[in-house]
Amino acid sequence: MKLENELEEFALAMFDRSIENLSDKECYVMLLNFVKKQLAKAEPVKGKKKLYYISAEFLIGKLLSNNLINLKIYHEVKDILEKNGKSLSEIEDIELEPSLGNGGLGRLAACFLDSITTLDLYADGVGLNYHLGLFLQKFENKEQKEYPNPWMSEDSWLEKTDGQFEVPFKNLTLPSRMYEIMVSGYNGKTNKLKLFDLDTVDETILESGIGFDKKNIEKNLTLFLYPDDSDEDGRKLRIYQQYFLVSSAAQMIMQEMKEKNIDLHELHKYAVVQINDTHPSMVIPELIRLLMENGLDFEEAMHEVEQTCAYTNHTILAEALETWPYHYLEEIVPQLMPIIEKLDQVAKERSNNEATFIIDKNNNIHMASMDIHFSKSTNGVAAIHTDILKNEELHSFYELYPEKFNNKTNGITFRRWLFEANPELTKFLDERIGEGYKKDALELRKLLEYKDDLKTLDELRAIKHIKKRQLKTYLREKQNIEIDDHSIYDIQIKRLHEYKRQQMNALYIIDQYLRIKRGEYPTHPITCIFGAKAAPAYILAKDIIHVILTLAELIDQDEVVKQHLRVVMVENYNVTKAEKLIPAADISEQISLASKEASGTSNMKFMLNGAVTLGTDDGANVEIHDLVGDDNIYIFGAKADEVIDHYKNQDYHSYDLYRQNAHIQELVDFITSDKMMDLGNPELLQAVHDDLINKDWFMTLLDVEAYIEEKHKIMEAYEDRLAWSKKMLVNIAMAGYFSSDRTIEQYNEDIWKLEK
Ligand code: AZC
Repeated sequence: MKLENELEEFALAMFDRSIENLSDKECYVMLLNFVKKQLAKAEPVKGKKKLYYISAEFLIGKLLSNNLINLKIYHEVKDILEKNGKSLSEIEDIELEPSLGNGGLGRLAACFLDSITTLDLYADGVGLNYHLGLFLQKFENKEQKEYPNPWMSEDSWLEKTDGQFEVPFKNLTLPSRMYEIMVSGYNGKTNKLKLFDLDTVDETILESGIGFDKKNIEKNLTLFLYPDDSDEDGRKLRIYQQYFLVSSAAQMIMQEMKEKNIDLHELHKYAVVQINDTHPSMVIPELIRLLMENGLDFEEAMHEVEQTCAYTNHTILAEALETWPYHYLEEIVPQLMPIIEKLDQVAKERSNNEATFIIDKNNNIHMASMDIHFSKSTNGVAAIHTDILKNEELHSFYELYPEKFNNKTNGITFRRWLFEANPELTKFLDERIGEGYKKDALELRKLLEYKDDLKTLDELRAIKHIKKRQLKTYLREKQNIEIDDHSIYDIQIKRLHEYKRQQMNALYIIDQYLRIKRGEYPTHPITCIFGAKAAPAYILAKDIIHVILTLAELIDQDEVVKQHLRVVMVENYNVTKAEKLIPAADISEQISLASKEASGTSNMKFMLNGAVTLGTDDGANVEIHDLVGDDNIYIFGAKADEVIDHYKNQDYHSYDLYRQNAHIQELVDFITSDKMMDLGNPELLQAVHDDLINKDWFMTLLDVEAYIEEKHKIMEAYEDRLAWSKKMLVNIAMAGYFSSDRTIEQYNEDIWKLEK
């Protein structure tokens, strides 16, 4: 039957009306159910060996368009809707974005599921079903306020299943319930994302904002992703969540192995467990525990688990190299303690270097240490990051297990970040280089042949302008913000963190503001756009948001300055918003302190959409630089080794820079100038000011001058429209390397070894 007739029949069956007479909401529900049915009919990926990708986060984004693309009916459905007076993008507005992730790590997991399925690899994503997700961000009085972010609705992709497991804690046993979301691949096949939940979770225990009784585990367990861990109860709740996740996952693995009659002594031939950062690390002792319950002795179980598990490190910052006090685990999951003790002994037999101990002399348990000792692979997520792990952060482990260490430079799925987010650019590419790049992303290089073709370059600029206009309309409709589509869109979107240095971007804005006040106007107006959530307990990060919002208002009130410079902070930045922002960007801000950003993935999305990177020599920027060459990227600032030396020698003192450099002093002091203090909250502004001069842990003042200088260069380069469009073209053409299909091929070849 023709798709159009099928959809009409579906509409009739569901609502007793034809498509043209459905409301947008009904149309969404109709499409949701139609697509779900197609996915249920699609062939599931199968194989002898299965991957379990366990992650605290899966930042999957809305799924309707993504699934339509993977089912290869996107354009047809869009046309059918249009014929009936409907717009797919308005219908998609109705879908709530699942709030199951926070940042790059969660979005990477989502890109990976797409690529894994597309490449025919048999896998489950395994995570938790957070009812209220990561918090919803609102700006009130130029400050971030947090609210619950309910995203589950009656009509959603999430399906409740009968699957249940009993998760044992010291004082209570909690039944975990499995939910599923179908994952589609570009080959029309499917895998599943399995999300565990607790039936007794109760949203009514919420107090004001996102506060709740942290001790009431039966009611709060899966309420939020990353509940506030600034107190002991919050930290314990995280342990409850983590164990609930991994015990459910491990029991499910055992069950599947038994169903297939697999001898558990050969587990590693049939299962591979990828541990995404340290949140799921307890899966190691848990699997050992379950294998021992099933007749293996400790040695056998340990050996088997070491062959089955693999660990990905996503950051060298302490926040992800989790350590838990021994007594916390003892209080919550005592059944793991004898196993962790034994693993600690084995680790100490393997090396007497304290840096590799699982249990340290203060009785803290180092989750990453357990991962590295007892899994077969440890990977970093970009070349420079893996080098830093090997040579610095995890050097003692590298000496012990050189063969375990490997790099897997991150990637992004082009299905979402190009085909879906930028159909205009996709069409442009199809017309020039054919569609081969949709299977083999490296074919994007063919575009280089058009480097000097004026018509191509004109069209590329025209597409960018279309995307800039679309973003302008979107911001007007959603946030009541007016921006100038003829200005330069300079965009920094990522979690708010001092190491990512949004505060340095704020200092640039201050510099521009002061120049404009002096009558030095930029040739093109500039729109600085931010999107970022700050962790609720991360006070300084919230203060930085306040600085940015105060600057935005100050400029907004200045009739002269606002002609040349605008500052916009997008509220509640999420995947949906990223899909609008990235295709519209001229400049991609990737300005982390070198050595600190493990990879970054928005840098890849921006590049693919023709933005030019302004960045430090950090994470995947280094690889982008190698690919596009000096002429097509703007790199500034201290290099990683220099930064690492400063930390080692403890010789970075921001106060000296502040005192000795009048320009820096002027910029920093502006934060607490009368103009700012009158508009904003003096206490918060003061806090950012004082931190910059007294601490500045991520060396903002070290790089700020180089940053401002390089930013002038990139702005100047923008003025040569022809040369700029060539830079855009080269960036797009060289982005193929960053397809997550490539990344997944490498994971499979080196670590998972699943047959296709
Ligand atoms: C991020 C890293 O900060 C980023 O550099 C990397 O690209 C990404 O992982 C994917 O590897 N880390 C996180 O998002 N971490 C947390 C805890 O959110």
